[in-house]
Amino acid sequence: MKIERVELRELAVNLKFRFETSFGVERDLHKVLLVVHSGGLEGYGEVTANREPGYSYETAAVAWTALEEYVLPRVVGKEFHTPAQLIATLKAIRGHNMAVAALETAFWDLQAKAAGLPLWQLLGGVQERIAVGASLGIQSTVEATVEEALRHAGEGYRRLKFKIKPGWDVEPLRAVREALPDMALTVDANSAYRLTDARVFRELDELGLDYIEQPLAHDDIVDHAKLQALLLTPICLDESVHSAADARKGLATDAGRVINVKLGRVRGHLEARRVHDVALAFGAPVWCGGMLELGVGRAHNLHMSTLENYTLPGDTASASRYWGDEDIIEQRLDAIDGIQRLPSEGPGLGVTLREDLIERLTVRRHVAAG
Ligand code: OSB
Ligand code: MG
Repeated sequence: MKIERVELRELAVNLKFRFETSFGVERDLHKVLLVVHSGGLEGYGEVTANREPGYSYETAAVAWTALEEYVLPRVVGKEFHTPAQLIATLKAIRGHNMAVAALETAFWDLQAKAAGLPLWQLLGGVQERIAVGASLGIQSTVEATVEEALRHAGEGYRRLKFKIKPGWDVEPLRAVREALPDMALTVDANSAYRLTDARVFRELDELGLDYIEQPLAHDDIVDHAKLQALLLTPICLDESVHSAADARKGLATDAGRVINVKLGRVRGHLEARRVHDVALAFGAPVWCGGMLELGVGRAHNLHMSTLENYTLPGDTASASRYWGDEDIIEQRLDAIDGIQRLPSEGPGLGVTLREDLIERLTVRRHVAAG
């Protein structure tokens, strides 16, 4: 398929809730939508980066520059037969996985449309009902945390994840565990701790959490392995895994026993599937992470989550929770009783864009044509 034209749009969107993590507060986000045109078909991708570089050096603005300056000039006007061929062409670009993933995932959508198949079938998916959890930001009080937990449990989410930071960890989680004795609970530290904080994790270890997500530095698997050896609760790696090779190193050294897969962080569907396969070979479950996606990114996440080793609920919560009725696709990606269904408006990703709304949200546009 020849990549004839690629359109980028930077969208200014309003998250419906205050989302505080150990690295800061996310509120007014900028997201980049990517549309690939080929032979009368359109493929959709989303840059999952957020506005500030707290989680990753990749932000919406950095990804925009990477796409405009480095990625798109290498592919526009050229013919690609497979995602592997597309990825190979971009080999000289180190990092910028979220920028590359926006293009790579859009190319998969295009290929699935050309084949007349839903994307999940092209990816090799086996499950059409996707269990989802909710990721809850840091609240100002323990009472507010318990209230949030009860509300989301009442909405049917299959797992609740709590953001923690030094000084905000054991106390709120104990209170939630008391209020919800049987609920699947997890925590996510986004790299805010050091090995010398092991005491905190030994206390959390007594609360029966499903896993502890990325407690230590983003580039450190040595100390994660030391921490894992002290705990019964599995460690889940997020920030540390950018490739199947990273997944292998993390699992082989027992630095973690669960992997959070994010399409943007690992460069797209092809590498995400390799991460999935490595984890399966190690007997480690995976789940689909979230980056506060709009409808296009969320739909890609759901298609990815159909693979067999996605056995833990993902961060692919209801779109309306994030965007109210201001999502960029016509389809409502809302969970019912904690289960998301795949969008199926035609082949590929199965979504249609809300052109008028997208036009209103656009703050910057770029077209690369061959
Ligand atoms: O660490 O999983 C994370 C959001 C932005 C950046 C990093 C993370 C998150 C989330 C939110 O936890 C997941 C979601 O609901 O989309
Ligand atoms: Mg995380």
